[in-house]
Amino acid sequence: LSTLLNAARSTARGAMNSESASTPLQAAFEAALQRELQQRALVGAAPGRDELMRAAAAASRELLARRWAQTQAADARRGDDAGCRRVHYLSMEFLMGRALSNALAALRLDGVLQAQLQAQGQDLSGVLEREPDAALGNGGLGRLAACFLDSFAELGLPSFGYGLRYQYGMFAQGIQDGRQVESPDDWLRLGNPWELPRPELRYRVGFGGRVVVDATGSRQWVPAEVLVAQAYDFIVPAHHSERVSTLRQWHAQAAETIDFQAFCRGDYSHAASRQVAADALNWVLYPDDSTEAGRELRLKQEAFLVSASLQDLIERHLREGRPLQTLGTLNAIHLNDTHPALAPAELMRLLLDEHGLPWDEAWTLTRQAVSYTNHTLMPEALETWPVRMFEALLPRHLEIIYEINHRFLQELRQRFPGDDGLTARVSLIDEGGTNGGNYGGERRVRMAALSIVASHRVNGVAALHSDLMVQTIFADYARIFPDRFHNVTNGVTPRRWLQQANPALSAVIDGQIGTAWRQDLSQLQQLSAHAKDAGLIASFRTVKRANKQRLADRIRRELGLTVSVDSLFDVQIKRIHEYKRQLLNLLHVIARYQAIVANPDGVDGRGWVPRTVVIAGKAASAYHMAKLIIQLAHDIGRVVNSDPRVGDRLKLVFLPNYGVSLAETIIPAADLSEQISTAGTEASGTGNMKFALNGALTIGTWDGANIEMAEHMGVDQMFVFGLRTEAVAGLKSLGYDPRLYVEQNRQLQAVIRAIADGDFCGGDTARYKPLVDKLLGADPYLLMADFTDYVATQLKVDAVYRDPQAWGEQTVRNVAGMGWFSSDRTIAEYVERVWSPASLKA
Ligand code: T68
Repeated sequence: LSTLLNAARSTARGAMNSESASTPLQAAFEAALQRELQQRALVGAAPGRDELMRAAAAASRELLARRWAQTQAADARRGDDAGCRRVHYLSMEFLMGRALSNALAALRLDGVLQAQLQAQGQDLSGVLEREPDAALGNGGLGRLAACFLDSFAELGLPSFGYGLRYQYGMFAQGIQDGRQVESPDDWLRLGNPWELPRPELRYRVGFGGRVVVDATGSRQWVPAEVLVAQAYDFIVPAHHSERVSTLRQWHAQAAETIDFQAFCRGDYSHAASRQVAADALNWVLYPDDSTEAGRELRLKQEAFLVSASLQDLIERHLREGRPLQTLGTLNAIHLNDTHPALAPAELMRLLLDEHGLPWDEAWTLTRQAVSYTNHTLMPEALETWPVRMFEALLPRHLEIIYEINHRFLQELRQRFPGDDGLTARVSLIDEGGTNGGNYGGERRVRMAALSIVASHRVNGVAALHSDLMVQTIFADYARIFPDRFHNVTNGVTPRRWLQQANPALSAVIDGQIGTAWRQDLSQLQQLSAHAKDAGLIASFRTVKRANKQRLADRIRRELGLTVSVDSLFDVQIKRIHEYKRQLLNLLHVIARYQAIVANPDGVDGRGWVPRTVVIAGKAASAYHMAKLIIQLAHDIGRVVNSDPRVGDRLKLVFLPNYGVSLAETIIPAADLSEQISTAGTEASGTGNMKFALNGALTIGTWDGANIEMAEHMGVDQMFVFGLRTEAVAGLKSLGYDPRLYVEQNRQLQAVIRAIADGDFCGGDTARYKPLVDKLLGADPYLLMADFTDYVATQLKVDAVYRDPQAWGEQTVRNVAGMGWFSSDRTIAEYVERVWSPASLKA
């Protein structure tokens, strides 16, 4: 592991000095700007910020394209014994955010552009803000993929990310009367200056039709519909070398865009129907991170991604002059959750039907290549598809899945004779349709089962999650394949989440320990020796205050609400989900509000530590409870924020349209990070890491990567509360009754009563009835059980915040403890444990 990291760092040192000349960007920028103005018939006019942004992007892309060509040439030449396979990271989501400031930083050209823009009477930050976010993901899973691309480049790993080029990304969230309203995210409206269309990279992808058997007995799929996948490349630069990684996104076109016969008959709608079908595939990212929408279109999107990517991989492998027999040892195919789980079936199909390999050989290559990461333990989020849908859309894949299953179950019957329960539970086919209980008995394909059986490695994303994975949802498979399951704890890229998001804190850290942390985040550990240094603490404070001021300004601009930078900024930003417990946060806000009104001078007469609670996040459009939580936040905010008895002591802010760029503004301004999921439900979390890296303290449960963060920084550096996993399980098995907790806590009674009585919505007692009923009835996420400890722990937070030296010391220790949570470390571990040739021998 350390060898890999060090090798990357030493090539980096040699390479970086070459890019000192600023002229290439200047020239490229000038030319791009002229093109931009010409295209828009604006010649002679002063360019606006949009034109400047696009010209800067186009110029950077040109420079990166040279690095791309060099990287590809070097990777093609690499010897078969290079020790590390080319990684193909298949993901339905890449949540990239903006790219310009990252590209400029990687090219070391931000200063040059700044000067150039000043000459045009513009400033860099104003131009950067014009770039729309590439929001092609729902949440953590998609953002993790984006951080990984950054680390692939930084570590110099031969790699491709493969995804889809959605026309519409994650929906834009508006708020009307306190309610979420979704609107399409038309991010390609003005084109995309970053993408490189690759017209020479086109692959045919079929759907439907039937399987025919020829005279020799070999099977061939004759699809009813054929689409063409066209590649668009997005280049991801390293920051300390000239290596790049590639995100290759597929765009669907009809093989024949127009049915000319139909056109000639005047039947225009029929004539265009193929193109319409192709456009549907490119249309929109499924905006649901909780349950599978169960839509045929989603399955088609998944199959399309997988087929195009694997054809591209095989083509490259053969073009580089390597035999098919080395496909599995020289290439890794990684499944980012089960969404690309058709990959093993499609690879088998390509190897068997298109390349004529026998089954056993094809299966060996497939198992060598494929590995899979699970991101959730929630049974309802485990993907399954009706067999019926496979029959209609992917008949040959279904045959192959049946054959994989047949061989798998046969082996099992030999190993575990008589254990029919086992074979039924682990079968790739759910025969009874009992999965979740609401599919009406339909037979379904279990995508996680396929992913596990066809992989040589399966991993979870934090230590607890990986442990629970083998103890719960995948326990049977772990018994069958004891060496297959591993853990690789998530990480985040320090380039985006510290260097770019928080330049002021980065400068303070540079001043204390030098600049090497950008490549080697473990250097942050050196800060702990200075944790009591009053000068350093003061610098941390000054930076935090300036970042809070920036956020306060934005809150005033967007919401017309004034918040005090002297208040503690208490932040929870993430998808809105019951298990993430934004509602618990709101219950605390209400409790605090009631306490302030009852005791304006504080319970002990020492006054209140002023708080600004900030929440942001999107709810899946069909997730009623999550939407109700957003509405409740708005209702509470309206009442609390306008109550003259409260003043600065408490504010509740919901910032709309959460996304990567908004996170980059909010995280550096946070004092307190809310990571309060029910223990055992948050697989890892990555926001938790970004906050701590930026000097926010965490209030959190013993869940996901919170645990490992606590272990790295020292558990007393975090505000830990709530029931742990075993206690949660114990309570549930005994028959959890939330009412018992309410009966014991008068503060909690008052909070629930206020919601039920409609105190925050003009007495409308119906509005939150479903929410209150669920809390008092089932409370599956144990808010009632954790409330008391949560509120008490919030008071501990206040006590430390009152003491600036103690708070400051703790923030330094938090940052110092985050060195391990770089995605560079995560990727180095994947290379070692999952993608290395050695992992095949184990
Ligand atoms: C997240 N998962 C985990 N899923 O919730 C989080 N799901 O704990 C973890 O840190 C992160 O993955 C990275 O490992 C998701 O974000 C989805 O977005 C998703 C999307 C479609 C379908 C199901």
